[in-house]
Amino acid sequence: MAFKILFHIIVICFGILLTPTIFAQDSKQFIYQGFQQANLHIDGAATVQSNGLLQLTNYTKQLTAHAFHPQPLNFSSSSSLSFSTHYVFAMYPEIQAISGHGIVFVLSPSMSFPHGVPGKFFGLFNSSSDFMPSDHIFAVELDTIQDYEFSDIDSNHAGININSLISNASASAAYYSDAEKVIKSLNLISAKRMQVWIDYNHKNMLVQVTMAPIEVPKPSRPLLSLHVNLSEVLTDTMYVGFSSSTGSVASRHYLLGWSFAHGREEAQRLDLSKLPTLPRYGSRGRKLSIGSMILLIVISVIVVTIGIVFYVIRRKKFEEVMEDWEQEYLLQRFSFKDLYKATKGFKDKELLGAGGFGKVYKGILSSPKLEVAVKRVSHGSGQGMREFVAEVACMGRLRHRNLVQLLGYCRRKGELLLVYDYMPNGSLDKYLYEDENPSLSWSARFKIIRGVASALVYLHEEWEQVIVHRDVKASNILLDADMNARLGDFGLARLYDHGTNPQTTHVVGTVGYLAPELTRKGKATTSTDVFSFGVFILEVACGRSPISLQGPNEETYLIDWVYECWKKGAIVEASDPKLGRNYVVEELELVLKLGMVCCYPKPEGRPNMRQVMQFLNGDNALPEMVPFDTKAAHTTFNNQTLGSYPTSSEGNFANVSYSSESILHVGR
Ligand SMILES: *[C@@H]1O[C@H](CO)[C@@H](O)[C@H](O)[C@H]1NC(C)=O
Ligand SMILES: *[C@@H]1O[C@H](CO)[C@@H](O)[C@H](O)[C@H]1NC(C)=O
Ligand SMILES: *[C@@H]1O[C@H](CO)[C@@H](O)[C@H](O)[C@H]1NC(C)=O
Ligand SMILES: *[C@@H]1O[C@H](CO)[C@@H](O)[C@H](O)[C@H]1NC(C)=O
Ligand SMILES: *[C@H]1O[C@@H](CO)[C@H](O)[C@@H](O)[C@@H]1NC(C)=O
Repeated sequence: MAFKILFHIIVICFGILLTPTIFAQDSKQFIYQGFQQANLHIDGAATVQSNGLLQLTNYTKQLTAHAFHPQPLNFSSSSSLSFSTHYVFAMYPEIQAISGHGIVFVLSPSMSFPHGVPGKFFGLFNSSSDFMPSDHIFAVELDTIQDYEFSDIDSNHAGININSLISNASASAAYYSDAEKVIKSLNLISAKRMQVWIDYNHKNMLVQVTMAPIEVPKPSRPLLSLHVNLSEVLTDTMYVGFSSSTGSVASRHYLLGWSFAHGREEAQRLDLSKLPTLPRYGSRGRKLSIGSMILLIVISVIVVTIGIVFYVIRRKKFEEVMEDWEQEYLLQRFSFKDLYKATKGFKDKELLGAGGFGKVYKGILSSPKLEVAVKRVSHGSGQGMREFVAEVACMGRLRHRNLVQLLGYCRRKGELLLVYDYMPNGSLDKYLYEDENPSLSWSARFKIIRGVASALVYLHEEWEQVIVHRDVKASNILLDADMNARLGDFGLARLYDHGTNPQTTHVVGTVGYLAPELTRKGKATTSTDVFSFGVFILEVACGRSPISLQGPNEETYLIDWVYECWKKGAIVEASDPKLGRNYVVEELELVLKLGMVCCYPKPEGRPNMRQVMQFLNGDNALPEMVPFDTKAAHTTFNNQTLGSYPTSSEGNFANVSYSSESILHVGR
């Protein structure tokens, strides 16, 4: 029992193994689903590939190829003249639109064609053997070249040929769609699999050729029909097979499967699922001519060159300078590319302002999403860069609610980019002088003054090192969303120094805010900051710039103007007319007097920022003072005598001056 089952299994397995390539079981019919075991008689360019695909021709020009069923067929009795065949082919043209030459199904008394010429002769005939009834050749051609010599109808046709290349019947490749009841054309060189059926019924003396795409079953209507008495053509023994050729244009011609029946029976249907697969059709594997190869190389060289140039330009565009020592500083470094993107390529539209040190752009960083102000500062040689980065790093560590926060930096050749918090309300000077902005109320101004004072106390005294701002002025005071004052641009004066000859003493700051000793000695101290702060608070209270022009060549100093009012005993008259009477008299008076005191010509006579803060907070009363001659406070080099400021030697502010150098001076 078990043996019997085993036997059945073996038989079934054998059946499965053999079905893909069943070959001639008897002389009457055969079927090849792939050609591995077909044992065909092949010559010329024809090869059977490992997967069973029969490749007749390749992309070499002027090839011939033949593949024949090796056993002859017995056509001696009239009853066996009928035959039927079914095959699947594909044509892969070398150039997509044109191809050469075609595939021919052949019945011939011989299977060798030593005189067969390639090209239009399909490897079957030559110019003298054509039209010879002695050839005894029945053929069905699939022709992709139109030869006028042979009266071809077009370059995409099927034809029935008897002993000749001139077809007895031909038609453009097409099939009848039973589903749609229309004739649909086929493109032979579409690299798609197509089916052909050829049937000869000797009783009716009718040859029929039918075509269809691979997925369509045999159409009910043939493409070609020809009445012919083949007993005059066929000899007793005939070989059946295919002939193919390439001409001056090449094509790969493939056969995937073939079934043939001799006699009255119809050829067995091919099982399309068992056919070998075709290679991918495309440029791959296509042999290039030397010309096109050179062209391809030239094109690739050009493309690569353009690519490199583009890359270099891009590299250059986003190039940064980064040195090892920079990693010591715990300040965030931004990539120039990110800043470039954030500011939309530093477009003028994003420009927030342009100051002495460079232009400031608004930017939006993508991750984290953050509004920033990017300051582009150009500087000279790399000299002093290290010190400056140290200082920038130091600035990055400063934290005070009245300082504009430095977030990070980026360094490029000859350029430094500083990234700050974005201040939505811009700089204070715009509110003081530009009519389109709303005038600031007294309380807002007082809050700003105290905020700036607080920031300066922090820089001068509360930070681990003394930092001199050097450029306190209305345009360096920025306003955040809540209209809080934020002191900006601190320490930048040093960069200016680094960029210039270190031998020369360069006065940094803004005319009108410069303490007289600064212009003489060129040395910035906390006292010179106090002087600038004094001018600044007068500016805020009076709504006037430190030096204004009244008439041609006549400069009016703000200090003089306040001094005049003070001398008259009506210092509040110096206040900004835009305030009207909406101010707290005591506060206004305090600010104006404090401003004057801070502008005292001799540094020893000025308070320090902590004292200034105490006066502003009302923790200490500002001592009564008499006005002093303000001429000496002008930023000129004249030597005018100082007024009778009572406390200059013994008094209140005697030992307030910081002569110490700030961190920002180290390295000079
Ligand atoms: C094509 O076939 C011929 C003949 O077999 C051979 O000599 C030639 O090298 C082949 N060409 C290609 C491109 O495979
Ligand atoms: C061909 O078939 C005929 C009749 O069917 C037979 O008499 C003849 O011997 C066969 N010839 C060959 C070569 O097999
Ligand atoms: C053409 O083919 C025939 C045989 O088919 C041969 O005898 C003849 O020599 C060939 N002619 C040329 C020019 O090759
Ligand atoms: C076909 O041709 C053969 C041989 O010439 C001849 O014997 C036969 O009578 C022809 N048949 C018809 C129907 O004409
Ligand atoms: C095709 O058929 C053969 C046999 O019937 C004739 O001998 C040829 O003359 C004919 N050729 C054409 C072009 O019709």
